[in-house]
Amino acid sequence: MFYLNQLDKPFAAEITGLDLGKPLNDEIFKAIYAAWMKHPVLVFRDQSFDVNDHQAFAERFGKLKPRLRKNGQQGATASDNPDVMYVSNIKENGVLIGTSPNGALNFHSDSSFDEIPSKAGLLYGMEIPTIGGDTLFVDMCQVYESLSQEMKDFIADKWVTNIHLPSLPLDPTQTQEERIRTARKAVHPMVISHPESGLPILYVNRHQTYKINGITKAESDPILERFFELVDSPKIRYSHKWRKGDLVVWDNRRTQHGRSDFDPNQRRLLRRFAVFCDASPKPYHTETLNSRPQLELA
Ligand SMILES: O=C(O)CCC(=O)C(=O)O
Ligand SMILES: [Fe+2]
Repeated sequence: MFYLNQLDKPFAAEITGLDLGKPLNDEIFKAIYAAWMKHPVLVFRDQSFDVNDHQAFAERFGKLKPRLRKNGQQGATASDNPDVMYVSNIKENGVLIGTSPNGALNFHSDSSFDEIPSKAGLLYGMEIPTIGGDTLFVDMCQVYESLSQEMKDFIADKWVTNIHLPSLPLDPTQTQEERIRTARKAVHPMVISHPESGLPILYVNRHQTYKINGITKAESDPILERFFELVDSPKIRYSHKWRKGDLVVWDNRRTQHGRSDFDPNQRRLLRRFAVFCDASPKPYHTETLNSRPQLELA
């Protein structure tokens, strides 16, 4: 059927011997999905599929989530297909053809600033710099389990406000207050339950979590920093060193990802589809279920 090889972290695995450009029967897809539940980062090697094959495979995981940026915006993907997105530093006619063009990226879970974030990300390597630009993954179930009982108790009933500040050159005519006011935002539990496995997941990230609700931003910042430092620890990450033709599929509920720095003079091009979650992330501690609070910015 295919070969599965666990990578240097058990939550990541590599699949070989499978051509995703060919029709995939339900039995094989079921086996892939079951493998993905065990290893929430799956790397499919040596794929040479086009955008339609890529999209068709993404649709097996659920309904596609359209890209954020509209045509004409800086970093938007110039395509009539609203679902495809490029991650790239390449410019055509002086305009970036994709998003997240430069340097390192902080750990995040895609679209955690939306009420219904994405369930899966499917990123395909097309042009790869010779050094750096690795995508870094962390298992947030593992991070949750590593917390002291005291920390687990503290976050059990907490919610956070997440906001989207893009990893693009910011509009210099806007103040930071305006950027925050107009950004996309959502409130989510600090500990969510994986919709399929029921496992607890620490759901805060350095890139998008603005504050813990119910306390001041000044009180929240140092507490969040403690969690972010755990996620940043190089020991727990799987660093994906891209090869052209890799497709990486991550469970965006259970994992976070970031990126290491790379030479801005080298071209980097990846194509991505994202798949919607079925619903808003649910708290792991269900006693807080009926009390989804308001956004908080101060
Ligand atoms: O450029 C990368 O390696 C990751 C980009 C990213 O965060 C994404 O595609 O969601
Ligand atoms: Fe991302």
